Amino acid sequence: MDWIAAARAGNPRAVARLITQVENDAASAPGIVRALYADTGRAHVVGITGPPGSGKSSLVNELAKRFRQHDRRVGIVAVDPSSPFTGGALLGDRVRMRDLAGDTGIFVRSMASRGSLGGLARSTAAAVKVLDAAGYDLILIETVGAGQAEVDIATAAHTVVVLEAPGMGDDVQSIKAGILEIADILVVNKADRPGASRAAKSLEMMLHLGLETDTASDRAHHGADAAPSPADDGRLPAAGWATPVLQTVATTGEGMAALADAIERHAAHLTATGQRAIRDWERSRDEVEHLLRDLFMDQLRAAVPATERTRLIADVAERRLDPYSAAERLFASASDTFKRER
Ligand SMILES: Nc1nc2c(ncn2[C@@H]2O[C@H](COP(=O)(O)OP(=O)(O)O)[C@@H](O)[C@H]2O)c(=O)[nH]1
Ligand SMILES: [Mg+2]
Repeated sequence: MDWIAAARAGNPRAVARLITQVENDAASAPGIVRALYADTGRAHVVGITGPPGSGKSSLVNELAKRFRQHDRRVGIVAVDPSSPFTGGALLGDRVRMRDLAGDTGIFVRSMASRGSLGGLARSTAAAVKVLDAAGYDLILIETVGAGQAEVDIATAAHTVVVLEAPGMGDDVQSIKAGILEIADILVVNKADRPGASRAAKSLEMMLHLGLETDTASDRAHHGADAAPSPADDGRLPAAGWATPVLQTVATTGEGMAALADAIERHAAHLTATGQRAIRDWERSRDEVEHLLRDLFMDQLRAAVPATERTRLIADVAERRLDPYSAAERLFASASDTFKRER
């Protein structure tokens, strides 16, 4: 069976198989992505993030059902870097997503961390590409938290939905710094619980305060490789988009229509303003740079004997050598090998 062709035709079994391959065997990812890449870029990718227990899985479940009513094909990727051994959270997710089973317009996949977080980010990105090429119009990625340590949802998604729930930690203080900037839509879930309106109000206030100070710093983040104009506004919600603060009850589906609508509006906004192209451009840049870094590190490891690397690291740890000099020596040593090989 030609799994690539079958996946491209939307066969769920082939999709599952290819995702398993990229997840289990990093070496198979380049071939699969190469074969499918021309068919990607059509799906709208939505990242759903927030603290554990805020209701992400429940919300994704309801949201998917809502989009299905509009005949959209929905792919769900649940990323859980936390419990690679017990899989406890994943089991919960599966139980909750059970009512989606049997519908071929929906595909649910849990990605557990095997090895490094970088590996998880790469296999998640590859899974999204497989789903995209297989014709899923909407891809929902559920991740715990957001930021450096986890899958970088801000670069993986077109629309970022940040979830909070009332009574989690110190009100909305539990929102980590930096998370407001990446949110395109803010959701206070568990609106059936006391404190939801207050949480929503605080979030709105934080948004308004943030908007006045963010602009300059956000622009500064774009380095020399920023996308062509109007790239300066790449990650700014201010560019004609007012981040809505919504309230939902994921267990009953309340507020889900408004959330689905906000996602559609944001997608349309990105397209109309050219920001979708910018986000795709920035993701492409990040992806190429990450892969290049990996390639280079692989080459370096192959070029410089492990004993030499270990010795230099020991020298740094024991203060015989500073880290800059160690890195420069390794780099020089690798460059020599590359030159000799060429
Ligand atoms: N009362 C209430 N409970 C909710 C709501 N959404 C989710 N829950 C419950 O909160 C718990 C955690 O939900 P889950 O979707 O697993 O959260 P996740 O860890 O963010 O994926 C479960 O027991 C859900 O049934 C809600 O809107 N209201
Ligand atoms: Mg979950």
